[in-house]
Amino acid sequence: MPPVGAPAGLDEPGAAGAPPWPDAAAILDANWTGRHTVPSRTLYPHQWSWDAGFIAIGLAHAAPDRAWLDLRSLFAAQWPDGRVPHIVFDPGVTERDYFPGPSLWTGGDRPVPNGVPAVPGSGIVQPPVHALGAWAVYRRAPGTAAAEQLRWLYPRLVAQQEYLGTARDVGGAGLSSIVHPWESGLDNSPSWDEALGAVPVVADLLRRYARRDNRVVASNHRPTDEDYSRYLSIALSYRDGGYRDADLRTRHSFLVECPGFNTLRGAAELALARIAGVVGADPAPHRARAAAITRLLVDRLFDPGTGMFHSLDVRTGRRSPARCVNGLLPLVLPDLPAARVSDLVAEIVSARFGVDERMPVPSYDRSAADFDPYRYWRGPVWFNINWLLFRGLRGHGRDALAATLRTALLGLARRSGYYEYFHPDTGEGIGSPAFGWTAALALDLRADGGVRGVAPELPEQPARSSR
Ligand code: 2M8
Repeated sequence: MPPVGAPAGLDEPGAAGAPPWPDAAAILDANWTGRHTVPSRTLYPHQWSWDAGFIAIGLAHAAPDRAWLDLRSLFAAQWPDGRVPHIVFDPGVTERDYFPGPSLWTGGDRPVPNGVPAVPGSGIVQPPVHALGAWAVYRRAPGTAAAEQLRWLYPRLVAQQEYLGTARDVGGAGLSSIVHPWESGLDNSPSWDEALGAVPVVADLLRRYARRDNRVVASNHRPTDEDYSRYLSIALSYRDGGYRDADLRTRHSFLVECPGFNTLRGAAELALARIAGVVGADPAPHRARAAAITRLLVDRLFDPGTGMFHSLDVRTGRRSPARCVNGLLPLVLPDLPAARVSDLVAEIVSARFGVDERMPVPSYDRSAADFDPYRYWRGPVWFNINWLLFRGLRGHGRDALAATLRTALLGLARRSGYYEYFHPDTGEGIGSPAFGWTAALALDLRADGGVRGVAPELPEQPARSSR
C-alpha cells in the first residue's frame, strides 16, 4: 500500500529540516493479520477492543475496507448479552505469546449465561469507541457498501451500549461500572489505587501464572507484580462467577465508575445518532442518552475541589483523590456545561498536566509524589487519550489549545516514532514500537490539518457551552 501523505499545506510541526515522516500506514499494514489488526506484533498479538476502534479511525484514511473487516472481526466475538470482549483471541497465536491468554479466560468453572459465540474472547470489556470508529470510516469513505456495513454494525453497537447501560449499572444511577482495571484501558492508573488496595494480594497467583509482558519490555515500564496479582484475582473471581453481572455488588471486589469509560459511552451514543440517520433508525434516543450520561458524570464524578472528574468506588461511595487523565476526558462531550469546560481547560494548561508545543498531556498529575514517567498509565503520554482531548478542545471551540496539542502529538510521533507511550519529559518512546493506535491516530491528525467540522459527532460550531 502506498504511504498516506498529509494533504499539502498543512501546518506540519518541524517541517523544515525535520526527519521524514515515519510511514504510519506501513505499520497498520504490518500489524494486519489477514483478519484483524493487532496493537503490536511483539506485545499484543491478538485483537483488542478499544484499539480496534482507534485503529479504524486511522484505517479510514489508509484502507477503509480493512477497517470494516477489523470491526466485524471484533463484533463476531460479541456475546449474546451484548458485551464485546476486550480481547478477541487469534487461534493461531499460542498461550506462550500472550498472557493472560484464552485458557485463563475460558478455563475454570464457567457457567456462562446464554452461551458465548464460537469466536474465543475474554469476558471483560473495554471503552466503547467502535461507533466513533465506524462513523469516521463512513464519513471518509461513504457509499452504498459503507452504508451496508453500518447496517450490520448498528444493532450490535446498540446491544453493546445496552449491556453497558443496564447490566453494568451497578451503582444504580445510570453510569456504568467497570469490574476490572483492564476494562478502563488505563490499566494501572492511580485512579484505581484506593479501590484496588482493598483487593487482597494473592502472592501465589504469580507463581501459578507467569507474566510475559515484563519479559518483552522493561519491568519498570509495566504494572508492578502486586498490581498484576490483583488483576489476576479479580479476573479469576469474575470468571468463576460465570461472568454474571446480576449480583456483582455483593460478591465482586472491584466496582468503579470511571469518568473516561462513561464519557466514551456518551460519545458512542452521539456517533450512534449519526449512524442512525444513515440506517433509518431514530437518532433522538441516542442524543437523549448522551445528554443524560453527561449530566450524571457532572453530578457523580465531578469534584469542585479539584476542578476535574474522578473515578468513584461503588463499594465505598468514595471518589478517588488522584488527578488522572481519565478525569479530563468528559471534555469530549458537547453538552458539558461551560463552567466544567473551563475547569478542565484550566487543568489541562496547569503545571499538573501542562501542554505545550513539545509535549502533550501526561496520564497523571506531574506534581503527584508518585508520578512515574516510565510506568505505563502512571505518568507517560498516550496518543489515544490526547487525540480524544484534541477532539474535545476542538468541539468546545478551544481551537488554539487544540492546535498546540496537535502540534505536540505530531512532533512526538515524528521525533520518536509510533511508540505505545512516551516519556513525558524527554519524549522517548516506551513500550512497544510500531504501535497500532499511535500510527492510526497520527494519520488522522495529519489528514485533519486543523480544518473545522471533521469531528461530526461533536458540535461543528463553538459549543453553546464554550464560554
Ligand atoms: C494494555 O492492556 C493489556 C490488557 O488488556 C495489557 O497490558 O496486557 C492497555 O494499554 C490497554 O488499554 C490496551 O488496549 C492493550 C492493547 O494495546 O494494552
